[in-house]
Amino acid sequence: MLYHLLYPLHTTFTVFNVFRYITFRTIYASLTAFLICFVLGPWVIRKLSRMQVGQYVRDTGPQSHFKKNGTPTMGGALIIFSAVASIFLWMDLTNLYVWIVLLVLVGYGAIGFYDDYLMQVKKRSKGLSARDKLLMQTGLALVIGLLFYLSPGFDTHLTIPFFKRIYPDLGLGYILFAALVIVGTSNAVNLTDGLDGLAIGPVIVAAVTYMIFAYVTGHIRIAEYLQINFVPGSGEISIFCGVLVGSGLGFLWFNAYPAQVFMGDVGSLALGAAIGTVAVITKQEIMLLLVGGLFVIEALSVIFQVGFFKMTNGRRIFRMAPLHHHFELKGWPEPKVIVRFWIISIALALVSLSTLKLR
Ligand code: 57M
Repeated sequence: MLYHLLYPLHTTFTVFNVFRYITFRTIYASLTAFLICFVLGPWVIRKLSRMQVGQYVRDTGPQSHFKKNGTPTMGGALIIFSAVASIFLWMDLTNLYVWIVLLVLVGYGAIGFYDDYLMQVKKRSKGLSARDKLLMQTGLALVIGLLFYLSPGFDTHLTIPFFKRIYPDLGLGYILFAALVIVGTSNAVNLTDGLDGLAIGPVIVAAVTYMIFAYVTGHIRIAEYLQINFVPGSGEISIFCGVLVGSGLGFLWFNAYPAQVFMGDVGSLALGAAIGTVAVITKQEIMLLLVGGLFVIEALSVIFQVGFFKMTNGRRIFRMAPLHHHFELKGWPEPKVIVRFWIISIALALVSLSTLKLR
């Protein structure tokens, strides 16, 4: 709204020209989202506690988690609220991608909210069944994939890092591919969300990385210089990434160890899907395996553990999956696991950014 209200005034007051710049709006959109989260956080946490939206901690998990019983959850609703408010204030609402990322945040937030609601408020201990949750996630992802497919000029070719001559056109199959990326990331972030700040830290790192990717893919001259795809309109998505960084930092303020609030599925499903969608828009879908490498490692640890467990009638590769529990059970203090996992995600993000020059 600020963008739409103030930028047109630049003809009278040249100072309003700054609203044209993606860099300027990214910074202020990020700060706006941060401040909303920071200011409303204590009130939201009190409200959630009063509504007794407290996490039930399973007694099968590491003992160190039992003391977390009753920590308010569903804090992801605050992340989504601050993000949506900042998007409306700072982003160009005539850009179709902006509406797609809004749909993703709110849509996956709603699925997660419903799951949390059944679990926390209705006290249905397991929430939505895994099958129902996956069906809802996939249904929405297919709608989003279709929206991309129908967007004028959207490129359905697949970009393979390091192989710029291999450029297969997925055609209609791109809808399925986009859905796979979005649902996969949504679930991988959800699996990672098991220690204080463990999911939001790497989400912030991935958002910073994609902020840079979105900026360069949306800038015709830089894209040409770096020999990457130019995606018209994708520059605006770097503002969205800034919004994710700001609201993520605002949430981390309260979710840092020892956490005063957890994000719940409302946060983890929405943030994961948002990162997956940004990867699709910037045509850096395969790069997400590296940018979000930590989420991939966590998800793979579950796949291998469950597969091995079933094949061998109860034997395990890790002490417990997802991987963060393995290190906790080995005796690493929780903050050590968290910070080391953050370090890994930052290192992977740096490697992924280096590929901008390696082609
Ligand atoms: C959700 N949720 C946390 C919180 C958060 C297939 C299987 C591996 C699935 C997996 C699973 O259910 N994962 C998804 C993980 C839970 O956190 C809530 O959930 C939200 C995210 N969806 O926002 O609301 C607990 O995580 C801890 N937590 C923090 N700080 C945070 O900032 O400490 C969360 C956020 C919270 C809190 O303790 O209660 C969770 O872990 O439940 N299942 C598992 O992760 C389980 N693994 C398992 O069963 N592994 C088996 C194999 C054979 C599948 C094995 O290795 O033997 C573990 N989780 C728990 N107990 N709690 C183990 C059992």
